[in-house]
Order: sequence, then structure tokens, then C-alpha cells
Amino acid sequence: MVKRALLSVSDKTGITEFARGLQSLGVKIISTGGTAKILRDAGIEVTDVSEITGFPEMMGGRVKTLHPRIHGGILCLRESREQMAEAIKEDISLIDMVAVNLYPFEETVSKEGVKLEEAIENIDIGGPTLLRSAAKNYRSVTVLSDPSDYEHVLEELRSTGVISESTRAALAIKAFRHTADYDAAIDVYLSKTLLGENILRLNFTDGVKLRYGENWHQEAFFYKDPEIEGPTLAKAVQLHGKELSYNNYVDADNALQTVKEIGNASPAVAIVKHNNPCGLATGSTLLQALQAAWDGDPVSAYGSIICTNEIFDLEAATFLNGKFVEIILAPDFKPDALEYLKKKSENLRLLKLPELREAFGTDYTYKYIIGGMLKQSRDIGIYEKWESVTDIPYPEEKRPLSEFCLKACKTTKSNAVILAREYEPGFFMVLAMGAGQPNRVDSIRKLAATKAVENLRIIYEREQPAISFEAYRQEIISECVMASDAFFPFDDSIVYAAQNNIRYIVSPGGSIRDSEVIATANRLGVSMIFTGMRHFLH
Ligand code: 93A
Repeated sequence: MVKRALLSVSDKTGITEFARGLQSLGVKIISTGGTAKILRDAGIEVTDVSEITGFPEMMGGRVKTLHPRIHGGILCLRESREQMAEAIKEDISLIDMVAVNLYPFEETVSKEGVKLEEAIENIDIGGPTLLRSAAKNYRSVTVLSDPSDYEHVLEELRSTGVISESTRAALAIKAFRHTADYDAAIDVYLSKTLLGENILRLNFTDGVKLRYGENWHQEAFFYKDPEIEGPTLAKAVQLHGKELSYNNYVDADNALQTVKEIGNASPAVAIVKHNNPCGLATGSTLLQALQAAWDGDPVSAYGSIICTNEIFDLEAATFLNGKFVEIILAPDFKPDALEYLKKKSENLRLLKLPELREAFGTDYTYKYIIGGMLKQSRDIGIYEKWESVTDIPYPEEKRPLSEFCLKACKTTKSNAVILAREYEPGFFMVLAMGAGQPNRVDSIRKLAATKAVENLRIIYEREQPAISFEAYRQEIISECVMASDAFFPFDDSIVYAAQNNIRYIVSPGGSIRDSEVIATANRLGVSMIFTGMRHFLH
């Protein structure tokens, strides 16, 4: 039974409706100054905390609820005869519900030029104490620390007349987490302001145990960051298939980041293996983008993770017939496609992420190293300048393809070299890529250039154009763009590129041998852009 509730809130959202709801259920309301005034103005009957404590709110509001008549009423163990007798002896009435939200400390300190005094005044002491008292005694007391819980609690009271133990427990944990976060924010601010120390506190919740880690003998967990807005894997709804593995999370995140890089202007598909997009394309339809992405590396696409910005349709689903993929991540699935894919394999994980087309809600990335955490701002943007540095000016009409190529570089492990093609006017595909090599030349010579020929051979055989393969290869590669995630330390990369018929190159520039690199490009008839922006990904 809820007989008496204490309401004391800084954020007054929904409080009058909540109080009115409680009143209509016969609950007596106790409240602090500002909250009491709002409730009274709305015609709700309220007892002031000061009437109960026998003390006025004092010290400029620093001491309002910090009193045994309040905390005794909350903390008293109902099943203890002694404590109940003490309550009666000291004229303490029981409080069964507490709804509190705290002084807005984080909002205050995030304001430009905030003074220490203002920050300190916004450290709530009585509020967290109320929350913690009520949460500690959750077996008898309901604690609300978030206005979004008001409605649910009222509903439960209306329908059952009580608040269930499981609701009380969940709300208590929420309250403890809230006060922990609140204290963490104070720690971060004061450490910085008073001691000049930078503290990193991350808040990950809902940890789930995964079957294993990167390898079978490793233990693994997945924790969610509840603060992040926009698309995240943590928000994806699994519609089908077995649970995601550790490697699935890593690869699906790369696929998501890659598709987000391309944007929403047209259907885009990323195909990821081992944390690299081995296929990436845009198309006039999802099917076309999927086919073109697949053509970027049809061998590696086996067992891959696919992400798209389009609602997955039956055409695309049918394309995957006879092809083994681990995950499809999409904003949604058409019902017939879903049905088809479910039948295709028991294990295929289908992940629906309605927020997929929204912007990412974080500006930072983190990487754990033994004994420390690296934090950096996300790699946002593709170039700082667009400077044609060669005798043959870089053609402006190659810019959209070059931008696509640079975007592909960004989510490919360094040293990354991408060869991309405009396979249809306005639609692009990665023809081949070289990733993760400790030297850039190998990414071009041994990987991108070689694989481009292999991939083209497959396309050639499927399309059967009326020219020789050699002519076909030359024609296509001579129109491709090659992007490099970092500068060329020597001119050898340019030599290999030119030997393979590549005529358009984008790179950040900035090497001490830039002039040598440019001279070689000029000598070999290559045109080149310097972007001024490196995109290492380790
Ligand atoms: O200054 S406090 O730390 N001292 C208290 O005793 C106290 N009791 C409740 N702040 C206190 N509160 C906070 O007052 C609550 O957490 C809430 O944020 C706020 C509500 O005040 P009012 O009802 O006057 O607007």
C-alpha cells in the first residue's frame, strides 16, 4: 500500500499529473518548497516537509529534507517490531514512495564559463540521500528518479493497488545508478577544476555474456553505452538467427560505420570481413548496390556481414541464395524478404536497426590498451583541401568517385589503398582494396592491383563484353580512382599504380618526398589530388 509519498523535484516535468494521479488513489503528498508550490497552484493538497520536520528549509535551501522525521519514515524496516516501535515513539510517520530528481549539476557545469560557486550550489545532497534511503528500503518503498517512470507506476497502482517487488527493485537499481552517475560527474568536474586532473568515467550497462571472445578459449561480454543516441548495434533488434559473437559485434560495427560514411543519398551496401569492408557500393536499387558490393571481393564475401541503409527487400534476399553470410543489418526488412531469409538459414542473424539512417550520437571513440584507455574524437570529414598537384589537372568529374573512395579508406585498416570505379553514372563500387599491410606498396602491388584484375575477370565472365579481357581491364582501371589513407613516403606506389594503368590518385600528401612523388606522377601521366587529411585506422 502506498499511503504517503514525498515529491521533491528540480525537473518538474509531469509532476503535477503524477501527484494528481497519486491523490486520486488516496495517497498523501509531502513536498519541498518549489515542488509544493507548483502542486498547490495546480490545486493538489500538499503537506510541507517543514511542517513534518518542525524546521524551516534553511541555509538557502541546503537543508530541507535532511531530518530523521523524513529519513526515519523512509528507512524504517517495516518488518522490525523494534524499528516500528521507535518510529511511533519518535512520532515518525512512514513514507512509502519517494520521487526525486536532482539539482541539474551536469547541465550547470556544461555551461560556458560557469563559476565554481554556482557548480557547488548545484551539488544536490538531500536529493541523493532521499533516493538512496528509498532505494535501500526498496522492499517497502518505491523510488522514482526519472519522470518517464511516473506513468508506469501510476498504472501499476491503479490496476493492482500496489507496486510489485520487481518494479520496486528495478526502480531502486535505477536510483542507485543515477546517484552513482551523479557523483561521478561531480568527481570529474571537481578533479578537473580543483586538481587539474582529467578523469574518464564510462558508463556501460546491461552487460551480456557472449559465448566466447575472439577465439573459443576467451571469455567475452558485451556492454551497452546507454547514453549514445543515433544508430548503435546495442539498439539493433535481432529478428532471427543465433546470438551475435564477439567478432560479429566488431565486424557489424565496422559495416555500420562504413555505410554511415557513405550516407543516405542512394542505396549503399557494405560487406565486411575481419573488420574491413571488402565490398562497398552504391546503386540505384538495393539489389544493384548489393551486386556491386559483392563484386568487390566475391571470394571474401563468404561468411561476411552485410549492412545497408535500405529496407531489405525480396530481390536482395534472393540474390543471397546459395551465398553464405553471417549477418544482415538493415533499417528494416520487408515481410516477404524476412520470411525468405529466415528460411534460408537458421543461423543467419537478421538485425533491424530503425535508427540506421540517423547521424551517430557520439563524437568520440575509445580503445583499451593494457593499463590504459585511449580516447579520441571520431574521424569526421574526408578532406581539408582539394588540391590538384600534377601537370595533368585532376578532373573535377572524378570528384564524386574520389570522395567515395576516400570514404571507403576511412573504415579500412591501414595501410589502406582503395581502388574504386564508377560502374554506372553516379554509382560507385570498390573494385579492390589493400588493407592492414605494414607497408603501403604491398597494399597496392600485392593486393589492390592484383585483386582488381581477379575481380574484373569474374565480372567480365558474367557480362561477356565484346572485347578482350585485356582491353576491358585497361578500359576500366584507367577510369578508376585510387585512394590512399596516408601520404606516399616514396614514389614507388605511384610507379606500381601507373604500371597497373591507374591514372587518378587521391592521397593526403605531406611527405618530405612529396616533390619526388609528384614528379613521378607527372612523368607517368598520373593526375593526383592532395587532400591534407590522413585517415589512419589501426
Ligand atoms: O540542497 S539540498 O541538497 N538539501 C536538501 O535537504 C534537499 N532535499 C531535497 N537539496 C535538497 N533537495 C532537492 O531539492 C531535490 O533533490 C530536488 O532537486 C530539489 C527540489 O526542491 P524544490 O521542491 O524546492 O524545487
